[in-house]
Amino acid sequence: MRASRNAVSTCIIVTGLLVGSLTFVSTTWAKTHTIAMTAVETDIVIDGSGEKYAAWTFNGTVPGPVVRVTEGDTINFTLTNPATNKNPHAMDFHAAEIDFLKNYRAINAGETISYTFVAKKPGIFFYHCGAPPMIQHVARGMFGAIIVDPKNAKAWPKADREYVLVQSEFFKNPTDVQAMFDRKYDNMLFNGGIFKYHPFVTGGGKLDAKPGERVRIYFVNAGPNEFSSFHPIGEIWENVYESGNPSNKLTGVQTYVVGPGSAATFDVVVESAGAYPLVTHSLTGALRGAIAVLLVGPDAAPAPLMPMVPWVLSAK
Ligand SMILES: [Cu+2]
Repeated sequence: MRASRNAVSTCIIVTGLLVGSLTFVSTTWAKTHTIAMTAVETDIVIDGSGEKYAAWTFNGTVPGPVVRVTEGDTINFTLTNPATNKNPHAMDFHAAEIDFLKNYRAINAGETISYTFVAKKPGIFFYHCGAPPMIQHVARGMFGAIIVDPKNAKAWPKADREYVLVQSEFFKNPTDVQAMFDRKYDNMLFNGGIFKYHPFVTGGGKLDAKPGERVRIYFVNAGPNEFSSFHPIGEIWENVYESGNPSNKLTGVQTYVVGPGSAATFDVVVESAGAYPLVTHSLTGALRGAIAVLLVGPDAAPAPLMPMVPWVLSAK
């Protein structure tokens, strides 16, 4: 899953600082991003055997594309609901602070909606469809992550590797809304796959790192209902940042709860080579799919940030 950085125009924020008799002008660039997504009702692959599921998605993947901007940036967002779809859809960005009724309303098939927001607070945020019944639109896959990098990159340690993990519940029958209300989920997913990053499972992948690297996990819990109790087996979170904001820093955390619709950033520094499963320690979820194995070794390949390979590629 690659970050979206489609800056199409820019503006300058100029700050004048008066120091003694001298005036220094520091200049930072705030960007404007044009981000367009399409509601796509389509089958997706949800496990290593190639099993398919009638999902509702943003842009055809679960989760939808990672959006990445910097604190202070402006996002011009457009959602298209193609006429070929059967259902209304919507988009709710938790990184935005704008009117819900006007901007997050559901649009019918054949319609589009556009709105603008400024990403004022740094962090990792959830985005999701809010069309009724919202519990079904989220359960069927209409969610994703937006990273808002802090304007001051020195607000926290630099990460050597970054991953995005989005946890969600999977209900085998996509039309059984009652099962969703009753919390009768069948599997727990990371990034839309059952044991997607478990190398001992057919078609399963892994996360890589080298000893001593600071690995940063941008973690979102899409729900729709269950709490995640995120824990690195064999390790301790070096730091946890609530909502991914560098100001919300915790140190030496074994397990941290991320509720549905919430997110946090987790840093782990693994000293020695080996396998370190990242799990929700709510074990009914871990044992039904929410295990991502971090394999640590000196030969770990350099990776681009967030090397999220869509499940469909590894499953053939
Ligand atoms: Cu929807």
